Amino acid sequence: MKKKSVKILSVSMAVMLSLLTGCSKQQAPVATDEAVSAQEVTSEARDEEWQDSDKETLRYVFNEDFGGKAGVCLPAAALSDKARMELVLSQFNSVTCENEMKPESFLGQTPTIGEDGFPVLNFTAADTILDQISEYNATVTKEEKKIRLRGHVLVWHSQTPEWFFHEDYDPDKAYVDKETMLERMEHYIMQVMTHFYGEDSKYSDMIYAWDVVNEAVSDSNGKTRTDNSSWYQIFQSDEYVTTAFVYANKYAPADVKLFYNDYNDTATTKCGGICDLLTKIKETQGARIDGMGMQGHYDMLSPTAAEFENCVRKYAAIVDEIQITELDLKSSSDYDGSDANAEYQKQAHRYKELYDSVCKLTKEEQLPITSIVFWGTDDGNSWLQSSNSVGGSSDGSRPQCPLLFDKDYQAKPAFWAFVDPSKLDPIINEISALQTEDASIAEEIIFEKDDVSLKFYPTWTPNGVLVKAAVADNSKDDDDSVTVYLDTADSRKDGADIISTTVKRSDAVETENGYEAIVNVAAEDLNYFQTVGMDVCVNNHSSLLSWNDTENNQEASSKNYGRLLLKPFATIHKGSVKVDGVAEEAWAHVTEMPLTFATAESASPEASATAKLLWDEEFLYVLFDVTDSVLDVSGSEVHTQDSVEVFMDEDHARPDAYQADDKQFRVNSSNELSFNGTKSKEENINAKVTTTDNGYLVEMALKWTDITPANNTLFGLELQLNDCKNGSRTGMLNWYDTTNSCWSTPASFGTAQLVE
Ligand SMILES: [Ca+2]
Ligand SMILES: [Ca+2]
Ligand SMILES: [Ca+2]
Ligand SMILES: [Ca+2]
Repeated sequence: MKKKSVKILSVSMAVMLSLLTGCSKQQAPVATDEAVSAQEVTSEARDEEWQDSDKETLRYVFNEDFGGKAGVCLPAAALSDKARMELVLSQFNSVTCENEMKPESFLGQTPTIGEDGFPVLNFTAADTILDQISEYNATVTKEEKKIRLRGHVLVWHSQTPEWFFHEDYDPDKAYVDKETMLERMEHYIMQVMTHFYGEDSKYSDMIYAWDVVNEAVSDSNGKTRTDNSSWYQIFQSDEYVTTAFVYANKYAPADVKLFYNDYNDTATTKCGGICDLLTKIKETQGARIDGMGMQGHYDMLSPTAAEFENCVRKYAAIVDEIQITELDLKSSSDYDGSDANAEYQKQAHRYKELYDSVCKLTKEEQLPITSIVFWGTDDGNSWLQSSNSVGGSSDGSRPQCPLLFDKDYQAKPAFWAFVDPSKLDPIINEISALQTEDASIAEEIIFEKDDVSLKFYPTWTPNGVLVKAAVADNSKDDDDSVTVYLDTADSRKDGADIISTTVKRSDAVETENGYEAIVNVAAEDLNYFQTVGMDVCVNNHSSLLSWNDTENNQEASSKNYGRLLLKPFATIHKGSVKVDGVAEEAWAHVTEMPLTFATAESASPEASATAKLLWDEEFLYVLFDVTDSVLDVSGSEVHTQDSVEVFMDEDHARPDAYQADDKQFRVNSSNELSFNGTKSKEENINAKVTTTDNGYLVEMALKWTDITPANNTLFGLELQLNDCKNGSRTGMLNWYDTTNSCWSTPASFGTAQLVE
């Protein structure tokens, strides 16, 4: 997609010129008298309404869509960056100072103590930002185009100088007692409120909300945070949190909204803990809390839309307002920076998913989401480029592109996700299919549109793709049908070689609310780990519902098909063998399972392997036949020695981390064993290795530890070959896992079925 620049309002250009040249209001550019007055009148009258030029701005779209503000985080350093300020002044109507209103900014690294014995606050950095925004505000009359601020933050365990908590303001002395700290807190909040809202303040209409307390809930147990918190050290309870809302209520104007703000806001335990805290604050005598700030440092997968919506509902049941206060998205876990546009598109759809939730909650459920604030203007200036601190952040190992504008301030697809989603490339769904004809084992894909919904279950064989489709469609029409389209080369182009099969409703099985069709698309020579382009299309009385290509152009082009990855599935027959390293007759009729998948890091192993499996009530039997011309077990780590591995997830729970029944067994070419998993140990394996002319043969029996195997039992299985030489692993082949994560994640194992 071509980069598109965002139109900048001409009014902000004028302001920028005045800001950058340091013109005061008195010196604001004035041309000839008559010309200016005419212009001013026209411009003010026009400014009462949104202009066409406003329509591609976040503040216009948010105001139209859900009546909320469009916010951005801004550091003082940005004030001298003309292009960056143009973005801020033209797109947003809420600003959060990145650091300039935090306690360490007002209090300073070293204390200045006044005659009353309390610290004297320094507001210079914040005032610089407020002055420039005031100057911009004076040039616009429409309220929604003026920029107001979220005050961030009054009470926080972080970015608060340590001396503030100690006797004589000396960090080397003891903590003060609770009563003293309450006095310091009250005096601090009083001074902040007096500066921004006092009779002499020129900023009294600027800051519309405050984060009174930030991040006081523990991630691990939902209780009050104890770690790294001098607030907690002194109070030993959440009393400092509730009291902060008492003081904020006492000194802030009644129309200034008071927020609690936190991250990991959709994690189950923490969300529950935050709800408890919000309730407690509400019940505190003299306290006022208006809103919950969900920071929204999310990633490409988490939270799901449903998780996000549920948490908003929980918070909204307690407080009157919800704001997303620090939104950004970490990049995909496999993003290496090589295909930025693909990542941008994915990210745009992810932002759209969250924004659709915001619009749904505000419109359909009237939940009071009043602002979405992005944590930064652009990717180049995002904290995720460098920070790995508390609050959810980058792990430092992959490129980050978390925001709506790139480092050159150009609008990314993520911007259009909010402003005009029709500009996004369609999303390409990616799913996998197992090699079986049994749809009951297949992944279930669900999609819905209007009054039709479809569930389908794709599987494959070398001779084609099978899709069982369950269509919910209450009206029986002559042209009701399901079509599956394939581009087996996954060429993604107009005029591709497309094959398709249609099953009419009259040839399908009627169900309670629709019909069920088995669509068999014949193809040739399909193979493991091949990706094919596929779309599934339901025709309901001439209205088409498509799984992937929403333009319904499937007949002519495979460009917007989904992707189907063909993966293996194992059927294991019953039979017993003697573990002696010799392949007896019982193995002769067992089908070989090839280990074919090589991850990028081990793209060209010099060894190969096939495996055969059998089972009985006591054991899973595995026979590996390995071809490997250089046998090497000199590596210092067990996985850097020539070896084979078997992974079992007996209860097929597919967890992200190993549970009691999950096991990894490794046997090296010298018959030495190694283990991973609580029940992966010597007593549960019997193995025998024999060397062959071109490699080695491993025969093993693995004891079932947690299930009673029976006909049709499904369990998680993975097989791996490690090829090594000169003491290091030079190649690796897997049966199913394409992510090299089966050593830590049973969810990445394949699936096997036992049959009599
Ligand atoms: Ca119909
Ligand atoms: Ca044997
Ligand atoms: Ca398991
Ligand atoms: Ca080797």
